[in-house]
Amino acid sequence: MTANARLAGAVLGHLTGLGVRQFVVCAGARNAPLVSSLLAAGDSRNDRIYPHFDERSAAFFAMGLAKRSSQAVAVLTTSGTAAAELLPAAIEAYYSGIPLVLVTADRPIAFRGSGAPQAIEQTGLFGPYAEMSLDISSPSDLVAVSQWDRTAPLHLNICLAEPSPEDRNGDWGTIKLPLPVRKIPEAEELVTFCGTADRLLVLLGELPERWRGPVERFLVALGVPVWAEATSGLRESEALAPHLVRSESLVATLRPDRILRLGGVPSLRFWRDLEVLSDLPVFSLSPRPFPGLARKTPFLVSDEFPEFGELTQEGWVEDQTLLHDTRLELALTNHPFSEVAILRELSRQIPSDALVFLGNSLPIREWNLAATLSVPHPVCYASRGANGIDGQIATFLGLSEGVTESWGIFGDLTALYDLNAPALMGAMAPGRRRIVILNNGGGRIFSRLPAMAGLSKTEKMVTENRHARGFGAWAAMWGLDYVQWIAGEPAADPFPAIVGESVVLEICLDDNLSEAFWEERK
Ligand SMILES: Cc1ncc(C[n+]2csc(CCOP(=O)(O)OP(=O)(O)O)c2C)c(N)n1
Repeated sequence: MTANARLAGAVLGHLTGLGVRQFVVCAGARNAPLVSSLLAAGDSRNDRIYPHFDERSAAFFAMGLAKRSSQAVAVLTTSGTAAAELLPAAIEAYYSGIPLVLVTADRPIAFRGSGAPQAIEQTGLFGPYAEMSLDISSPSDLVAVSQWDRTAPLHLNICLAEPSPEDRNGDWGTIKLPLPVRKIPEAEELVTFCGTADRLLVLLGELPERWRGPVERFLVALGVPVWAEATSGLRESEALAPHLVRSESLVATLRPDRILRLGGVPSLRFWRDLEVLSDLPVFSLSPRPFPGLARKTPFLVSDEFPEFGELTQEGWVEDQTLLHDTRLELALTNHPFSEVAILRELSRQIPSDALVFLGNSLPIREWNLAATLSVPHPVCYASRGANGIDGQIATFLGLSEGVTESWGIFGDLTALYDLNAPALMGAMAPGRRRIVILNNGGGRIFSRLPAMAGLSKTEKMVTENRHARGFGAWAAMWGLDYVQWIAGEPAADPFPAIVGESVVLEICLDDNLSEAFWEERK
């Protein structure tokens, strides 16, 4: 066996030991020994291999697979800029705590700094975004991978000699690796924080599935108002219903005196405002080690939601109607073809048991604001680690693998960013996938941001990258069914029926109608 084949076999054996069963493969000459050894194992193993040509998109897809399955998933690239393309997904995976394994092929260490073809500086390429970054020149360098605790990306940079045809048969089995130790924090500090509040308010960001039941029980007992984002999975919880604040604009008007944040960093405006509301104490409990605010606030990190015992508070909201936003309902009725009202309608059409992915940036905000409460969508995802609009369709596809029905909702620029992602579907298991594009002709989020008010027409054109493109030809290019819905007066067609396996639904929006909605909400 060649040295390359031996090294490739050892790498694959260790990946198996880490629980990797899904490989997203971006082939090149340099990583040929790894790719060939992986393929040579063929059907004798139960692995899934997804080939793709765009490393950036492949990494987002791998991240989606890993996020949904909570298992480590590897993306394999050749050397050079191919490796660098993994960075955006690594950043999102780092902030979201997703076990993504970045396997980059490299030339031998002696080539470093030489400027030889495809020999870039790959060691530490992902900086702080890889929890562990290892240069692997021989099988013994792999010993350290057992220390990886799977809470952020692992980077294995494999230094290979010039590939040869004999590199194909890197035999590999499973290298037994110990499971990492998980930490459970002391929760006393948090109990005191809650106990000394008169008007405690809870904000729920993204919750891992294993947290949802315990968090729901904890909050029902606590009895204080709760703002639950869609990715918490508890936005439509029946048990929590009496405590849920129904519009983010009401959160501040409740005048809480302490804020407890559970799970991921919340997306709502109020969270950002907390940065300057320095008199308002904030406490965070999250599986990821980020306070989410630049000002100093206490936080606990825990893989599991801790047991708090009996922690009850007097409900302090005197009038339950304060939790409901009648102005929102009125604005939705008055502006049925505004983007927000369309999103409400869309949420009614998506079956409760479907997986939902909410793209950045208006789709997730508008869903949190206005999605129906009568059809719950507990399986709801977004990429809020770094909030990028890149790789969103690929991430959605990764999440949708093995799921019967999935709906991803994206802005038009977000979709334009990821046009090659449907190529991944060729290697995926069947499933009903609906790619919904809310086409408002550009990055209209920028018209909604107070900080961007007063931009000139030219500034808006540039900032929002306004355009008049449609997605019909794109759907046809990938063999996807295409449904277009022009949502605007006076053509008040009903919401179209969506049938078929893989469908692109393009909803064409008139921004003047959306503008009128926001005017009324001011
Ligand atoms: C990779 C990346 N580039 C730029 C941004 C900044 N950004 C945030 S929202 C946005 C516009 C999104 O436009 P679109 O997808 O049409 O959605 P909408 O404006 O309707 O939310 C941009 C460019 C980002 N978040 N991520």
